[in-house]
Amino acid sequence: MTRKPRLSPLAMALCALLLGAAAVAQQPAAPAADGAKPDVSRVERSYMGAASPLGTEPMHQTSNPKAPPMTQAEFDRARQIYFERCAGCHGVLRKGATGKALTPDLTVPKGTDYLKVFIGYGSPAGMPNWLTSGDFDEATVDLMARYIQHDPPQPPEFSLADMEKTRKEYVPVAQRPKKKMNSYNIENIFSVTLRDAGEVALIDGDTKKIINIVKTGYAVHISRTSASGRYLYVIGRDARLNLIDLWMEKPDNVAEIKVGLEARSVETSKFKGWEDKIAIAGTYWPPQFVLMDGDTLKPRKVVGTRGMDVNNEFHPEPRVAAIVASHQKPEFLVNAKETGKILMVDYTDLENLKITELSAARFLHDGGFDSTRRYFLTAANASDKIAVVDTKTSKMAALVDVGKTPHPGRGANFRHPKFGPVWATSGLGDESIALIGTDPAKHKANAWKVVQSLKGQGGGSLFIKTHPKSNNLWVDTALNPDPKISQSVAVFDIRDLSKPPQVIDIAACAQLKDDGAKRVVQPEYNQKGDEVWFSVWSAKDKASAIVVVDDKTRTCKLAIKDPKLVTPTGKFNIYNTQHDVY
Ligand code: DHE
Repeated sequence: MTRKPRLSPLAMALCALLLGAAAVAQQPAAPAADGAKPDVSRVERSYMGAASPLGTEPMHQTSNPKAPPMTQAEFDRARQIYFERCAGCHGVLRKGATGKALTPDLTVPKGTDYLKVFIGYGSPAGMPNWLTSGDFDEATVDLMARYIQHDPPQPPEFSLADMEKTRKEYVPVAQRPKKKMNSYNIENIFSVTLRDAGEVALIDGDTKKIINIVKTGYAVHISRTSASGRYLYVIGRDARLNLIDLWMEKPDNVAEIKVGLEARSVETSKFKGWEDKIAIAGTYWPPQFVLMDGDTLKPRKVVGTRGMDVNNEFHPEPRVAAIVASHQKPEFLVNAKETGKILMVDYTDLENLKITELSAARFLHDGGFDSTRRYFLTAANASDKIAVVDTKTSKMAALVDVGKTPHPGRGANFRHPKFGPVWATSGLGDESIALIGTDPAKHKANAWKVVQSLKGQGGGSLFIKTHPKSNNLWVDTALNPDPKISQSVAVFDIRDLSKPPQVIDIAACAQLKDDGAKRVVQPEYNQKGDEVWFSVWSAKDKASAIVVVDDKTRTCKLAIKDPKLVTPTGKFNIYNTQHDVY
């Protein structure tokens, strides 16, 4: 690819115009009706714009006669680039998400030259400068400018029958163990995502030895434990869902299904009497979720999320983000990202399904429970808010303003010395850590308010964690552009939050010899709450590790290193995940 930027005179004129507009755009723009902010930072953009596996799917295609011509080969190449580089922000159907809508009604009137400037030079509102950054050459910029004037090709739907065709029961229920057949302390096993290997490592939390490396979907996103603690559900970005039986002599896959074309979330029923009975997986594409039998993954009911957003506008592809299982009712809470709606799905009668729809804010992402497991707190990241659902009354309890682009993971619960029980979130967009009061019964004045804002190391934080037995609050900054910050974590003493945090260089503890990125990501406690584990995450061809820190002394205890630990990211302790301890 040529790297030298060169544009036509018309394009240069447009560029000057745009740069003029940039000065205006630097000023705060008016917020959207629901408070969604108009721009995102570079860190957030690269995080949200990750490649989608949809690029290689066959797609229904129509060409727009008003758009500039393209050959079939050009169209196919542009489509692949779009899904690798653009779909994460602009959406599969280009209706807009973190990035702007790019449908032909908007792009054709702008014309190729205008679009080339935009693609080539970016915008202060967050669009990357694909030409001047050297990522695209001029021909690619031209290709993409023409492509986005054509109708967006639509990936295929994925029905219940399509899912059923992919389902495998490696070990039928009747042939599975009737009791635990191994001597592992199952509750202290960690399921560790090996992102780019398409595997999870099951690591014995007591001995720190790898028990098994289990084949799963591509770029695994999360693992979730069943209510009994026996089963582990693992979902890949490619929407492949694996069911692992921890009772086997050597825990391994017992069933598998593909629930769509792209996914991030899975959960399992936890309400009393419904333990391990129902599983649910949400997909980014198609925009839907599916309810399955918990032990065989047989799909029983698919529900689409397409519909009206919180501003009463239609959205054709609301991706399913976090899903949690209610402890108060036989319900799942399903975040529909782009509509900003939280769906409370009653799983007691799948034939006559009851869904309570709550209006929160856009774009819903991740979240977790408060310490009583009654309230679900979840990030509406484009609105800089935390939405709070009362799972007992099935009503929104609050929308709380926090820092820029909150990203809690499941959050962190502890007792604040002054304000009582709080739940904490860090974020991608700035260094603030919001502590939100969560006890409307005994600390009414503090409930659903940011009672204190702490200052962490910087933006680019993905996850925050503590444990009921710990006095520490750990905050990663895995996506901060400064390697010193992305390779270390901040730890606060929750007994005295006026003290600045201690910064610990976790990557150094791993003593990795190569020059990998060594991003330190996602603190996760062991069952006892006396150790906290971190991933030291480098690229696929570089060494990575898991660092185990002694929580009391805040000193590195051990680095788990093995050539099989390729790109470790999320780690899920069986007990803590099973009981929503965080
Ligand atoms: Fe995640 C949780 C989506 C990028 C690691 N991530 C989640 C959840 C969603 C989500 C919806 C909540 C699931 C739930 O609770 O049911 N993540 C997305 C994206 O859309 C995004 C921004 C871009 C993408 O294309 O995937 C994205 N996520 C990442 C990463 O780059 C991370 C760091 C590494 C990776 O695997 O790609 C990453 N996400 C994680 C982890 C969790 C997670 C470890 C679970 C945290 C927990 O403690 O529960």
